[in-house]
Amino acid sequence: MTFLKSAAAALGLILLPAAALAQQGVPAAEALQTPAPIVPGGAPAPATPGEGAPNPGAPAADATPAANPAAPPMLRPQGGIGQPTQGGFTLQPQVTPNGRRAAWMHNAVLMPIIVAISIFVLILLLWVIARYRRSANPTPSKTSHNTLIEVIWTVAPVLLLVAIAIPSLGLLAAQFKPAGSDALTIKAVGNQWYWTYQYPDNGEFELISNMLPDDEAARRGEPRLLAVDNRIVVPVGREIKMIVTSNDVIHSWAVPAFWAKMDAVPGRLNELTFTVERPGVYYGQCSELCGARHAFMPIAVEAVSPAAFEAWVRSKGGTMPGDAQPTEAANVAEAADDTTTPAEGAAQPIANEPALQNEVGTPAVATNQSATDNTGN
Ligand SMILES: [Cu+2]
Repeated sequence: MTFLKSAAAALGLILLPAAALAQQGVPAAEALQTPAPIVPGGAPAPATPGEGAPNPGAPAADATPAANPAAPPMLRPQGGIGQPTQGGFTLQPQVTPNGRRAAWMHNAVLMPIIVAISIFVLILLLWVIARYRRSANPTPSKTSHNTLIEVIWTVAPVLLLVAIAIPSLGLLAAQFKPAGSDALTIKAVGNQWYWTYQYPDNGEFELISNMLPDDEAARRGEPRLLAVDNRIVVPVGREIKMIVTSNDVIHSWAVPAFWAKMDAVPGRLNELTFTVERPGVYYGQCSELCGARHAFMPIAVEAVSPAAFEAWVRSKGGTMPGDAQPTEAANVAEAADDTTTPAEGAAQPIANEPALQNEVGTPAVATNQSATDNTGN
């Protein structure tokens, strides 16, 4: 009887705080949900107006309207690629080498082993239940040791784990392999609650990526809660070195179709490397709980041909690596400008330099454009 009393008391001690927590949980959840309607439909977070929402994917005629050429048309997302599907399960189709390797690991190694072990254990259980139930086996065996079986059930799992570890460690190493020296560097910065991107290899231009409101996303034929006003654009087939960091709290930059996920930690530069193999639009989300609007800071990446990438960079007022010399010349001109005035005249032809660069790049434009037409749209 005393045992029952103490058991009841212990149960009460366990349940009371839990109940109190549960009650506290209700207002807390409401408090978290309240901020959402304040900014209906996920209107842009504080951002510089230039790159922000008022520019719905149209040619970027914002920052310096006179100089920048029109942006190439935005790719249209393709159902089932780079985004979740209704009622779908398993991994999204992978479009990076690491992603394909990981999908193979999941589909050809892990899932078959998991399914086989589950079925094996289930059959053993059913067999024991049927064969050794009291009516079928009234006098049970008193055996407590069997060396052969014990060796088998120790060695077999060890071998299985080694067999899994070999491809697993290779995949792990591949995921953390640093980018090559010719990789394109992009910097992703998490903010509460939007992303900013910088292109240090292309003239340091920056863009701000906010989620589109539901109606605008629907109008553009893009998935709800995933579409953004300014996608980042990457060239297909080129290694991307994504530097991920944050301005405030920990976020995480993640795109499932790239097998890419990296924490964005304030004061720290994390690095992620991937190579997109086919043109398209790929969506992701912040994947580290970062506050009230954590669910409303999606990521949209548009992978295009190198030629289209260059056109996009130019439309943003950026530069291509081939432009490095004009930039240096401009610096020299600026330096000279401090002392002598004629340098201003010298700076003039620099504005025409990109046209020359375009001519050099023309064959690439032709070939890559056709590749885009075949696969992209
Ligand atoms: Cu976040």
